[in-house]
Order: sequence, then structure tokens, then C-alpha cells
Amino acid sequence: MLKPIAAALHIMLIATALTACTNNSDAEIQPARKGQITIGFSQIGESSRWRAANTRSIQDAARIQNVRLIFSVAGLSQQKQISDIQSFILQKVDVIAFSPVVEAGWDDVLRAAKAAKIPVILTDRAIRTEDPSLFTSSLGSDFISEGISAAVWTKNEFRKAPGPVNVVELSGTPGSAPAIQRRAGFLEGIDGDTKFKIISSRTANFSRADGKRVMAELLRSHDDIDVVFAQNDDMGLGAVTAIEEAGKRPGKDIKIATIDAIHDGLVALSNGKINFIAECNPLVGPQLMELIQDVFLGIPVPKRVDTRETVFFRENVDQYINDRKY
Ligand code: GYE
Repeated sequence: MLKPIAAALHIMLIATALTACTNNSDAEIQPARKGQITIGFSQIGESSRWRAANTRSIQDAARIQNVRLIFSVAGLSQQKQISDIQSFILQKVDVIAFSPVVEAGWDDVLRAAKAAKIPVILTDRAIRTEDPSLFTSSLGSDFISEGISAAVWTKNEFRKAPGPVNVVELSGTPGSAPAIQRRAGFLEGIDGDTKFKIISSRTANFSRADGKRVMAELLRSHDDIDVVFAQNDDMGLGAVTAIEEAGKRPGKDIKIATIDAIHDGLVALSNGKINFIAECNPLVGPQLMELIQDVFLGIPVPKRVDTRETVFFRENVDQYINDRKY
């Protein structure tokens, strides 16, 4: 919900836009309407359904809130994200938001934004910096909790097994916040229980194709894998295919815990091929627009805003599948 003052501004902005519409041709009013907030958003890439849903949520929320959105897509390149942010600074946008592809290496460009007095909001992924004043707020999922949930599920699933329980981890983009924090959360959740052994941890770049390829390699070198901890559904779904092609039953011979809860993941969970999914919610657009409007008005905002999410098991998944649009 918009706070009253933001709602009042919103009505004012719509009124301004409507007046502009009646006085000008569309071509004239398109670039920037008077009084309208302009934000520059740098997206990581368009590599998955999760990411596409994240993009759509931000674009839809901007349209609904009458925020002018300059949107760029970085094809998984930090260099491109940095140059997109530099271009937002040159264009004098009101607020910069971005989902940082990796954690480190943002200080210089964020210092330039700060010097230009443009507030920065991080969405989805976070950054590592010595200077927290370089961003105003960070909105996203609690990746540590997601990793903990996957570990707690694993411990519970194998509570009666004598062990050792051999785990392989398929991790996401090296250096990215979700890859680093989901692993840290998983280790925290295992809590030093020596019954659980991570016998291999390999990156599969959050990608389904890489998940399949890496899992096929792991299956050739290990015949004793009990659990796959895939840091997202796409890699887990790739692993499902690799396990089937190796003549084993995913979800039975080898258990699979993943993160995200995209539609394909929920279907695999319902079919028993994936066993557990911790949700990572990409639909951050409405929360992001609220933050942006508050920041624009000078209303203090929390440094950290978590997105709301849940966990799914085979027992509870069916009621959610039809509503999942991504
Ligand atoms: O889990 C993954 C995507 O940054 C949390 O990025 C996000 C992750 C998400 O590629 O599927």
C-alpha cells in the first residue's frame, strides 16, 4: 500500500500527466512528464523465467505508479551494469535501482551517483562495500534463510539414516550474493553435523543447461550421491534430466532441494522429482516503487527490506501450481 503522502503525490502526478496529455501530442510528452519521478534500472540479464518475472513486475509496477522507467539489461556483465549506471547519472535520473550481478566492485560508480546526489536502491541481490552510505536501501530475499531452509529440510529428511549423507551443491553465478549467501546458509543449517558431507560444490551459473551438464559430470565421478542442493530451480531441473539420463530416479534415488519456486520447479515437486523448494520471490516491483516514492519525497526508509516468501513440499505444492505465472 502507498502511504498517504505518497498516494497524494501519486494523484498529483496523474493529474499533471493528464493535463500534459490534453495540452501536448504524445510524442512531446513521452520522454519525461512534468513532476514525474524518473528511475534508471539496470537488470542483470534475461536468462530465466524467474528473471523475466522480476523484470515484468518492476515494469508493471512503474506503469501503475506513473513512474518513468529507463530500463537496461546487462547480459550478466558487471561492466555493462556499471556503464548503464554511469549513463543514468548523466541523464540525471531521480533514483537509480539495480540488481547487482556480483557482490563486489561497485564503490567507484556508486560514489559517482552519490556525488551527483542520486539515491541508489539495490533490488534482489546485494553488494559488498565498506561504505554503506553508497546505497539508500536494499530490497530482496533473505538468501541465508533460503540456504538454511534447504539444509534443515535435508537434515530432517535423513534424520534416520546412519550416514554419511553425501551432498553435491550446484551453485549460482560465482561472486553473486545469492551464490555466496545460500551456501553460507546451507552450511549454517547443517550446523557442523558431520553426518552430512558436501562431497562436491560446482558452479552451474543458475542455468538449466549448465545444471544438466555439471550434474552429468558429477554422476560420472561419484556413484554415492544422496542429495543435490541446487541453489535455484533451473539448475535443479537440469540435474533432474541428468539423473534420469544416468538411469536413476530423481527425488527417490537422489533427493533434490532447490530455491526459487518457479512453475516448472513446482511441477517437478508435485511429480516427486524435486523434494523441497524454498521460495525466492521475484515480484518485487510494487515494494520497489513504494521505496522509490518515499526516497523521492525524503521520507526515511529502512536500510533493508525483505521480500515475503515461503517453502514448498510435495504435500502443500498442488494448491499453488495453477497460480504460479512464471
Ligand atoms: O534465484 C536465480 C536468478 O538473484 C535471487 O537469480 C536471484 C537469483 C535467482 O538467476 O534463479
